[in-house]
Amino acid sequence: MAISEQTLQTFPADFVFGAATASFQIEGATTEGGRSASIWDTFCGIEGKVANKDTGDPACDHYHRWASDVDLMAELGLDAYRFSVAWPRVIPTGVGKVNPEGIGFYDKLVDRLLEKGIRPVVTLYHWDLPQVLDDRGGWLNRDVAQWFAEYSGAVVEALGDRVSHWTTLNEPWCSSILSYSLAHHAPGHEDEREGLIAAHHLMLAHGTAVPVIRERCAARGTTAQVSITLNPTQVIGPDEPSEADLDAVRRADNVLNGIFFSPLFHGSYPNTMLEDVAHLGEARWIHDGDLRTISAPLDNLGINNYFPTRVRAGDPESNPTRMPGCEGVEPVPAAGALTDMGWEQNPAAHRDILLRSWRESVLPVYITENGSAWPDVVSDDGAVHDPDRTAYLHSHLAAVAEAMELGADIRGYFAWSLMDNFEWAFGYDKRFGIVHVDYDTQERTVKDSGLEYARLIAAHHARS
Ligand code: IFM
Repeated sequence: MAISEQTLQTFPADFVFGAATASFQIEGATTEGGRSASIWDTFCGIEGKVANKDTGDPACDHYHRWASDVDLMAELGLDAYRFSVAWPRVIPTGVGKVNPEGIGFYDKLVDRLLEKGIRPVVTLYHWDLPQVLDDRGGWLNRDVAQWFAEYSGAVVEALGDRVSHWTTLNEPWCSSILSYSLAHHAPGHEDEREGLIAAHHLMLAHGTAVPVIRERCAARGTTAQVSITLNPTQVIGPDEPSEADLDAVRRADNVLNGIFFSPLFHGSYPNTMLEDVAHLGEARWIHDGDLRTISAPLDNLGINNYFPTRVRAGDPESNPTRMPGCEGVEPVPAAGALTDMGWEQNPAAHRDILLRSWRESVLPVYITENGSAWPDVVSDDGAVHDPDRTAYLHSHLAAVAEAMELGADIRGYFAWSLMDNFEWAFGYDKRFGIVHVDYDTQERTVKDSGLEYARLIAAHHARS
């Protein structure tokens, strides 16, 4: 259903419409400019981990095409561009000396964005940990908090005179539970307890970096807007739930959402979650004072949301989800017409998780990612007709408007993604872009959904 003119009026004049990408997914050039290997370069080399044995090369060759890619963003009328910095480009040794060529790449990018009137929104970590740091334990080594803070300081030192919007981590759930408990992402471990340790160290790294970002920005004459991007998901149980179903919803919600909302915004872990994971051993990785560090005040919250999660009660002795503390939780198949990822399209759940995120954090919320994958092709007429993505965009923007009408303080929306890119374990098979990328020629074609997004943005600007 198309978003109505009246609904569009819900977005205030200063509402930010942007698009997002991430370094490993678009840059390519994985061995150029002094970049060292990341855990994803290693993971791509492990048989069976990434579809078609795809790698981070050439991706969208953005490392060489950044200037024309920014021109494309300007043509779309984007207010802001969310991108991530590759730690192995900036500090190839993980800690220590900054690589001038690596940081220089982002320096040029920021200048070009500002020239075009596009606000840079920088994510410091979107999953490409330097392999040299994984060799030292990666997110399982408590020292990673310091390593991350130092790296963050170096990036902010270089760009903080022009960039004020900083995000520490993208989706720490994926860098912890999905990567260390479920083995779907790099470094591909399969250990319930490790997922919890990694999650805690990610939070600690975030909280340690927050004051560093503020100080370095202040030293460069800007006031930092610091945030973190989470990927909470609305957990949906059966319509008429039993006690056991409610318990399954609670357990899943704890490990999907509460695990980050609570330490960040309430200074504690959900009590029931600690009980649910007690059989994994004492949580010795949580030290006195950690939760104070983790709950450092933020300026806004980034939310990436695509789909809800359905569960019901199962055998209390088994844990088919393999997520820590989810004994007795049975996954339920997604409902309705699914996207090419097999993900449910549920704008009401999007609205509800936005409301919850705002209530938990009491912070202005930015939707830092939302979008859908479809098997797009360039048609004979040279266009990419993607009505499903346009419908998803409309229905989810309408859900954002509803959340705002219900009181949520939402300040912006970033489409995922600016262009088709490396979709992690799915390689180049899944296309999320509002711009199509031909990986043989690197030709970009704005899809119909991209043209529609540009039209909506232009209409919004004309009204404002
Ligand atoms: O491509 C990813 C992105 O890197 C993080 N959020 C979800 C997207 C789609 O899976």
